[in-house]
Amino acid sequence: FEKQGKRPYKQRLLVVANRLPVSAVRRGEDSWSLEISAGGLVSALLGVKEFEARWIGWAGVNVPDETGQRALTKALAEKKCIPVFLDEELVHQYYNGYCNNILWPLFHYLGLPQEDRLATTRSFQSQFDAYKKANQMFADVVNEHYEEGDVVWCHDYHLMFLPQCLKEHNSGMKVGWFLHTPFPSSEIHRMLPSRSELLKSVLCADIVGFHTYDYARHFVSACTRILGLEGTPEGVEDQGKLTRVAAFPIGIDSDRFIKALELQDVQKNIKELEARFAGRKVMLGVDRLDMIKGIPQKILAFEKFLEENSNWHDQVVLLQIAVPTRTDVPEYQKLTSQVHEIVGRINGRFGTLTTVPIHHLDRSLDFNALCALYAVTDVALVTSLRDGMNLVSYEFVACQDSKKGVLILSEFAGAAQSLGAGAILVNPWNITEVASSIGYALNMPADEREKRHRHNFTHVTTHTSQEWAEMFISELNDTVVEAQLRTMH
Ligand code: ADQ
Repeated sequence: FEKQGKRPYKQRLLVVANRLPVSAVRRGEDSWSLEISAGGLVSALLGVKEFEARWIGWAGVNVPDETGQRALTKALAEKKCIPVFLDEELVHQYYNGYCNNILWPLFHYLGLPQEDRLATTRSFQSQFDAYKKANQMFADVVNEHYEEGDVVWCHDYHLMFLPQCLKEHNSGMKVGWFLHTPFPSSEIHRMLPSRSELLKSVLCADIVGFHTYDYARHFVSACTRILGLEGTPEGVEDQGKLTRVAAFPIGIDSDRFIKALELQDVQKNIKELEARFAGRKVMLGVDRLDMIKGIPQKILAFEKFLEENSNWHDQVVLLQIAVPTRTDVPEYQKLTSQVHEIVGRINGRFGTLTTVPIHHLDRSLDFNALCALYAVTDVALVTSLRDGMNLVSYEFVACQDSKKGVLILSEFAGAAQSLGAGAILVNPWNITEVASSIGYALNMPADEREKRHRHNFTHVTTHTSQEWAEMFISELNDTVVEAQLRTMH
């Protein structure tokens, strides 16, 4: 396909992800209001004009009655979205349980739950059963809407069982699966009681994609060590059948950020922020409030920097914007309290009657406000303990073409592999190293900042989300054609 240039028709793309890209709010028995929730994946796929995309996923609300389900399905159809209805108990076991309590921490090297082992083992099995059941429900909706020639693109750790469910029903379906988190070392994946079942299911896809080459390599070694299969430079082979495994690093819609900076509203906001923090260097952290983002470690490193550099006390401010997520999970509630406690202590210690060194906000910012903040920042701090890629680092770079600020970036974020040459890479666990990197970044001469920024800006503006999606789908199409040719010979 690629070699012949553009297709004469638009190929249909079924994007299957746990959540639909819209939030639904019920207004009456049969009326709903919908709002597009723009995230990395949404903007990546909105920009892909070559395909006619439909979304399949959970709408994030419990809709027990048929009237409500019918009305929501109709409203979503206008946004090219198709809902999967999951009941509350299933969401609890599948989403809160297996996805967020087991796979998420394990894939980020935080281990398996440590509570009472017997209870964990018992609940582990029921959560895994719920996971499989939910994945089958996603598959049923895909099967219902699938038309021959469609491409089915499954996303993330929530849907590792989906490729198998789909291929069992229709072995000719073109199925790709992409993981947005890291895939851990096979030594970590081995701990998972359902390790083999998940690997075997993912291998049913025609192509399996990761953000980095390292994650792809970890996946292939898990398949060779745990399943005894053969790893090849193209992927994993099982009795003559090849599953292609490759790295497809995601990007952002950089133009959207660059253009936003010209908006009047954003310019006004930039001026206000500059006036508000005049005479001080601005450091910024933007994260979902999650264990993997290393927020306490980041703030402790900033405290150490202040401790060791009294000359900076009234000349620097850290703005930490943390969107709360998974607020019903006790570990996340504990993390929120821990962050508040540390911020309070540091502000008490280094603040004055008129200024505090840390402004911590527990909320999300709208797109324009976020762009303005990125633009006025001197040093961005991305100190994830592990992160599949980390789009905040890309967004910051896209908004920095006039200021040329410095990015301090965790070596455990996938982005370290693409922005490593321009950023200051740190081990987020080493608070002393992060503190001294803060000092280095704040004092960095303009020519070094320019050189580092240029490297990152070029990368961010040439490796966009649109390109990421097009590469994945085109490789999926090619892989299927090559497999057909192999079976013909
Ligand atoms: P996330 O863990 O959500 O994504 P990230 O890639 O940084 O992490 O994306 C977060 C998105 O949310 C960014 O677009 C950012 O602007 C936005 N955001 C974060 N905090 C915000 C705030 N306070 N206000 C407004 N917006 C905020 C997962 C993986 C990542 C991977 C992506 C995409 O964990 O590693 O990069 O998917 O594959």
